[in-house]
Amino acid sequence: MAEAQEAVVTAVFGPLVRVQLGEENLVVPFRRKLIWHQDSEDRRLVVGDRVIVHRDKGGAVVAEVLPRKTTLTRKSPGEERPRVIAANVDQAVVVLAAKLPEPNPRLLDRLLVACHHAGIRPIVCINKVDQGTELVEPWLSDYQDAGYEVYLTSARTARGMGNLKRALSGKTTLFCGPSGVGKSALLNAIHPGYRLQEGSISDATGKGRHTTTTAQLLPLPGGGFVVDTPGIREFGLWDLKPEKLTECFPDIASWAESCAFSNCSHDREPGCQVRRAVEDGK
Ligand SMILES: Nc1nc2c(ncn2[C@@H]2O[C@H](COP(=O)(O)OP(=O)(O)OP(=O)(O)O)[C@@H](O)[C@H]2O)c(=O)[nH]1
Ligand SMILES: [Mg+2]
Ligand SMILES: [Zn+2]
Repeated sequence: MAEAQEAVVTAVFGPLVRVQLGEENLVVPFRRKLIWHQDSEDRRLVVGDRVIVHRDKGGAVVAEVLPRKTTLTRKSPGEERPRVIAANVDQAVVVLAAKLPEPNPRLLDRLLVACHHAGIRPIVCINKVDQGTELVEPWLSDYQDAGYEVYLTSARTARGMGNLKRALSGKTTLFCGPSGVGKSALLNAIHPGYRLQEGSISDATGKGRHTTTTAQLLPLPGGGFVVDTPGIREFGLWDLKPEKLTECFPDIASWAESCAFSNCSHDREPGCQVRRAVEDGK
């Protein structure tokens, strides 16, 4: 008789997945005909998936996938369909470096929109503040004013690490952002036992070297999980209706509530409070 046990996927390596089952870590195959308990846009197992593992004397195999509470999805240029990065994540720390690689607030916006769209709480982290914060100062307070939680950290000097660590406790938190910003370094600073590989920044391009190559879910001492992810090169949004977009910018959304038309596109409609706020310099 096979025994069925619930487990969480912590890494995916082609035909095999690593799962945490109670205190145990197992690397197991999955059935070709997995039972999905929910319709999914992308039927590939990802880190964070809750699964049912069937176990008997012959070994263990993933047989079923439980419904996903959240999915964070991206579409790469050249890929036809969006791809789920991780499942069942509560919040995401979007990491940029203060100076190198050069921080790009438009990329930050796209990642924040993706989080809002997915129902995942976004947190902003500017790492490597030991290298100076001149580049982010002109725009960072806009994000704080819009209501985002913003952490200034240095994995090197440990500045800000206590606050960031507290924000993770008991939650499943995905770390994302470009290569070389220090996602793995931050996680190593939070828990040295992770021993995640850290890369360097290329002198020629000022960019990271894509050191982390697969997403990994890691248990946090004291409860919760973190997900280390590979650096993103580009981040495309898709399937986002224009009227939904307003909701993904909390600062704009608060003005939009008072627009004369509930379906206002904030373009030419009379009584638009978003345009008015812009005109008033707010
Ligand atoms: N000065 C400084 N350097 C840092 C800091 N955090 C990380 N680094 C360095 O930045 C480089 C890249 O760090 P990683 O942790 O590999 O970056 P990553 O975001 O995980 O990159 P990918 O895995 O490629 O996506 C390494 O050389 C780190 O030592 C920091 O706070 N200050
Ligand atoms: Mg990394
Ligand atoms: Zn409007």
